[in-house]
Amino acid sequence: MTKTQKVALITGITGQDGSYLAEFLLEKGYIVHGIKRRASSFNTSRIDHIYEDPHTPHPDLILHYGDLTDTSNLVRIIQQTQPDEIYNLGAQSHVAVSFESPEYTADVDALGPLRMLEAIRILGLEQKTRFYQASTSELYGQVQEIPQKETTPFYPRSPYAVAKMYAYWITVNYREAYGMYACNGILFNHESKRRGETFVTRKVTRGLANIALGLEKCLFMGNIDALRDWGHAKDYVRMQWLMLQQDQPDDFVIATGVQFTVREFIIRSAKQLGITLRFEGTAENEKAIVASIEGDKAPALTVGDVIVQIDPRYYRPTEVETLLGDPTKAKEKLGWVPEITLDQMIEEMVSNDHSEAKQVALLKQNGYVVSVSVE
Ligand code: NDP
Ligand code: GDR
Repeated sequence: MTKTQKVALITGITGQDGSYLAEFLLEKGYIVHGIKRRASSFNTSRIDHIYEDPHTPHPDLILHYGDLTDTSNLVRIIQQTQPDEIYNLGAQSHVAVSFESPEYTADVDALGPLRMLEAIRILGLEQKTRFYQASTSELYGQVQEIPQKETTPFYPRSPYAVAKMYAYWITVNYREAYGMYACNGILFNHESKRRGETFVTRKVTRGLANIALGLEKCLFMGNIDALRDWGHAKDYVRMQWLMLQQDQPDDFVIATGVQFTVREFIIRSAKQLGITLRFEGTAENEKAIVASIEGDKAPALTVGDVIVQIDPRYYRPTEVETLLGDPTKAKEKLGWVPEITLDQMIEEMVSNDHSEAKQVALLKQNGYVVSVSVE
């Protein structure tokens, strides 16, 4: 390590944001430590391209086994690494799953950040270590104001959002009580080709690519009227870093300021595959039918095929119907504006998923047994 190298610790480094943030910080010359969970098989596919063999003399990326539910483990890692900056991105991040596992979600998403903040305090690092908490637009839940900004009241609508609300306030409290440099980034939905396969955008781009090549028949969706403000994860991790470089800690909304329905996301994704869709029916029996096909990206389809249907299984007990962020504060105070548009992002995601689907289709054609996981 050279004297000028800053040290960062990322929880959730194996996730979408963690992987982009690690790349970003390495490019800036940081030494990056990451916490990964033990799993029964390798779970580092998103960071394998930046992984450094721990036997190399001075690796810039170092992974530690750990878990946000394990206080002693967190204290030890923070003590060993003495980070200048901690990015707490680790979470049970799936809203629908939080209804299935509410207690675990609270343990990781609410108490996890508390454990991190306490570890910083116990180790006497309050003046050295800056802390970023991955807060979320889900805090706004049942929306009280449109668009949502830093002053909009919270009304969480899921165990995930309620846990994240505790995390938000404990971060504010430790800042005020102990003078810590601790910030909340209230990030609206952000996606990429590295997005988990069960979040709606990736489910759509991957599902449509599979259908186009005959690997799946139909995509089953929940509430496609939901409105979201979708940005690109790469733009959003840049902002996470910026938030920790200011003179004073503060909380910021990060969003594009534009919203679309899930239905529109499906239409635009299909278009990237040369498919024009026609939606028919209402609410629970709505269907998307192939109206026309251009180009050669969808050889398994014919006009008239039903490729999207509604399955109420994907409805949530309480839904967040509309989210639209107002990123004015981030723009004015940090000079941040998103650079990647929705259509550019969809193009990246569809193209990635189409290439992956092509590889699977080729393996199948050559007699290999390959299964496509669907949820
Ligand atoms: P992902 O689901 O892609 O990644 C979550 C990460 O947390 C993974 O590395 C996961 O590990 C890790 N993790 C899960 N449980 C634990 C645990 N018990 N202990 C330690 N690590 C754990 O999420 P994103 O990258 O999309 O999001 C990053 C953060 O930002 C999350 O906190 C999320 O709630 C929040 N957020 C995300 C938004 C988005 O639109 N993406 C918007 C607003 C907030 P593993 O790989 O082993 O599963
Ligand atoms: P969200 O993301 O709940 O906003 O949380 P998700 O992509 O899961 O859902 C967005 C909207 O799409 C609707 N939807 C479906 N969602 C999924 N996953 N699967 C479906 O089949 C489906 N059909 C319709 C949902 O009901 C919802 O309205 C994400 C996560 O990254 C959180 O961690 C983060 O905090 C918020 O974004 C901001």
